[in-house]
Amino acid sequence: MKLRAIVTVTAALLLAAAPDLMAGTIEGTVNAPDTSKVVVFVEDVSGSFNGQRAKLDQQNKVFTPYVLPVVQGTTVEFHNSDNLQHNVFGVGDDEFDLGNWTKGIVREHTFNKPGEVVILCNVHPEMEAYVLVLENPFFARPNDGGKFSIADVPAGEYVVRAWYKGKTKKKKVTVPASGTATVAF
Ligand SMILES: [Cu+2]
Repeated sequence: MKLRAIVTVTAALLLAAAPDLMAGTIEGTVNAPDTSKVVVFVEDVSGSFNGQRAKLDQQNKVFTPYVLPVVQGTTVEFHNSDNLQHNVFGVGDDEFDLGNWTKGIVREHTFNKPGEVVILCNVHPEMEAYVLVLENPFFARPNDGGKFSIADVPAGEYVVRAWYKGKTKKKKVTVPASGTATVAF
């Protein structure tokens, strides 16, 4: 009886774990003038995902990186690495103003609403960046050659989007239970 109970419990654990094992990789390429300004992300992946911490810097009057993809709930630290005052405010799907500050001080904002937020500095009108607030961590930045890879995506059919400077292109992708789906933007 005891052995049978162990076998039953083991089988139940294996069944519970099975959906997680059915996951594939989305690989592909993006053709854009500047692939450092591209984010590829997967829409509507079931599950609950926690935000992390992330960093957006201001160096030589440029926001770095230009586009920061985060999972909703992420707290972004805004740094100032310049010997002058910067300001940070956000417009779009989340609006806030962190005020002005000098080198070495860090201010932060938690992004709870999915969407796109333009990050601006009212001291330097030419400064611009984006925070993409996504619903899941299945996103990637392409490398210099435009190649990207998103691993461990649960098997299923998805819309995958490539974001570039405020615009997106979308493709449908079927992720297999194991192996790779490919997509080209
Ligand atoms: Cu500035």
